[in-house]
Order: sequence, then structure tokens, then C-alpha cells
Amino acid sequence: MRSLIIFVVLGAVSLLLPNSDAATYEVGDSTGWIRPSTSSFYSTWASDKTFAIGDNLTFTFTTGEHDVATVSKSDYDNCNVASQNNVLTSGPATITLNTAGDYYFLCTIAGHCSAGQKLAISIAAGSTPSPPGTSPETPSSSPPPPPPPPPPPSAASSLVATFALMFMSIAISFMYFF
Ligand SMILES: *[C@@H]1O[C@H](CO)[C@@H](O)[C@H](O)[C@H]1NC(C)=O
Ligand SMILES: [Cu+2]
Repeated sequence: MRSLIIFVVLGAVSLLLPNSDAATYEVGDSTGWIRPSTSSFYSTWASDKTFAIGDNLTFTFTTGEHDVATVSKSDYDNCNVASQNNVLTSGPATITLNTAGDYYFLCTIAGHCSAGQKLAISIAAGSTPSPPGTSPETPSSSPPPPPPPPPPPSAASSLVATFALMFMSIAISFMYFF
């Protein structure tokens, strides 16, 4: 019985973890992904945001008018739009930021990058609280997975508070029953 309680508490805590960090960003907010009138528009948009592993970037644009190429830093710096092979041509396009590091995007339509339709963002290492190798999807035919690991020491204090509150409420309800 005791191990069941611990399993239930750990399971509930693990459900809270993925929601604590990942987010979806609409690039340029309501402006979307266009050739901006100010060349610093997208760097300004990114400047007040902190991106983390697992976040999504959604580029909203009209298919055929723009595209999104993931490029190297030098191609970003020089607006080299030629012979890019990592290009999303259908809008809207979503890119999931799966790893830490620097990301560079631009539109390959002539004149757009040099007008400012380019975006550089950076993700610091260790910016996610999720333990490595954790996958929310498990095949239904496989045996039940072992209990999830306890949250890492870096977990937010609010998570610790949630854990303590849940444990206390379960303990109190057992005191009433037995
Ligand atoms: C990011 O996009 C992927 C694929 O579309 C989706 O599975 C995931 O839930 C999204 N993440 C967030 C935080 O919205
Ligand atoms: Cu464009």
C-alpha cells in the first residue's frame, strides 16, 4: 500500500514536469513572418525572450510568399540565401528546438533577409528541468514502465511545494481512514 502511494505521488509529479518549461512562440507575434519594415524587427522580438529546450517556434506566413531556412551563422550574417537545403516552404511552419545551442533562420526569397527577415536565437545548456531520455509516448503493448525518477535537484521550488502539499494531503486522508 505504501509503495502504491509513493508511485501515485511520483506519477502525479512527473505529469507536472513537462508543462513547467516548454512553450510555443509565434515568431513576430501578430506580425508573423514577413519582410519587416525595420531590419532589427526580429532581433528586437527575440531580445526579451528566453528560449528553452522543447520550445516551439511557429513561423506564420503565406505559402509561396516566404519560407523558413535553418542556416549557419555565416549564412545568417551574410544573408546567403543561395543553395539552402533545410527550407520549410509551407506556412505556417513549426520548428521544435530540441537541443541547446544557437539557431539561425532566414527567408530565402530575394531581398527579404537583407531587409531583416532573419532570426537568431540561443538556448543555454541545461535550460530544461526534464531528465534526459524521458519520453511521454510509450507503446501500449509494452510492459508498464518502472516508476519515474524523482525530480532533479534543480526543480523549481514551486514543484517541491506541490510535492509536499500532495504528500501531506494524502497522509492526512490516511490518518482519518485508519
Ligand atoms: C511542439 O510541436 C510538437 C510537434 O508539432 C508538439 O508535439 C509539441 O507538443 C509542441 N510543444 C509545445 C510546447 O507546444
Ligand atoms: Cu520572405
